[in-house]
Amino acid sequence: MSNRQPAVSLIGVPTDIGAGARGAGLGPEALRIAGLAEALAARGVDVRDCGNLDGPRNPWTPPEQGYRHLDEVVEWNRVLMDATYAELQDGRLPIMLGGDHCLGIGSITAVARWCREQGRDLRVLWLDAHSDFNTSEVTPSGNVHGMPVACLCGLGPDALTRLGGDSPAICPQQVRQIGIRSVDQEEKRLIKQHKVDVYDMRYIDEAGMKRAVEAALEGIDGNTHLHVSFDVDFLDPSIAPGVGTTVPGGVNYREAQLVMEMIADTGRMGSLDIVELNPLLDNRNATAVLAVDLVESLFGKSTLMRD
Ligand code: B3U
Ligand code: MN
Ligand code: MN
Repeated sequence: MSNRQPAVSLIGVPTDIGAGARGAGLGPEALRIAGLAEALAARGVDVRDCGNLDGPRNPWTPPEQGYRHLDEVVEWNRVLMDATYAELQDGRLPIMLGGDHCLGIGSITAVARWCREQGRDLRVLWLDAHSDFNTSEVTPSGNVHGMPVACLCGLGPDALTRLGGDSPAICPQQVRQIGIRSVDQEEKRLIKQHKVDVYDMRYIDEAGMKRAVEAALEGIDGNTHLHVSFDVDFLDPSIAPGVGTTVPGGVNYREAQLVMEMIADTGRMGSLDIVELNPLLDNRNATAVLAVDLVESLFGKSTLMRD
């Protein structure tokens, strides 16, 4: 087995502050119980479990001016940003155990800052059923887990778009989205306007997952830091029922394994989010077990004898 595995740090973020259903706050524990740390350790990975971060409780109030729980969302993301940055500074690969996808704002803001300081190019691979590119003006729900990509690209409230300083964390050209099959009407317009590179399910049906991943990873090189933001609803609900916003017609088991294996082959993954796992909606933790299986592939467990 290769001993070139990076050291990883698990950062639990037990909140559903940006979600439309309660329960994603239990995700970190479900992933631990499914054996995430043990599976990585068995692959020769040095694993540090940083435990769970602390933040405000979910007040479960309706949206105000287009956002639900904005103050609490900002606070959780600030805490996560600091924790993620600290692990990167320590030379480790942070794995954020969500928690809902609004937390991608904090983790990726930290990663972007670190890349800037290190002179590294950042590529963000967004594996999701949703584009998460809503703004307060167009959101159908006010749930911030539908907005993180827009916020990271500078579209959103100052408290989130400037979490890491004066300028937005990333630009849309750094993002590649795979698995997309649920985009709101106005969100679609924003995605086109900002030229986000989307490999939706139609693309995958027509061209195949291999071509989609090749296209999404095109141009990365030895100086690229690849951040993988894995929303579990990327997967088809038949294999991953434990998510709050299931969308039919998702990625199947083999396609998901292929994505992870192709990412592993690049050797460039420097940080990872696992988000939107909702154990309250799961079937005996099967979705968490599947997520762990896929993370093992991200760290080089191949179906072929390639070790
Ligand atoms: N686009 C919808 C639904 C949604 C986005 N992300 C998730 N759900 N998980 C919204 O509310 O913004
Ligand atoms: Mn998402
Ligand atoms: Mn999603």
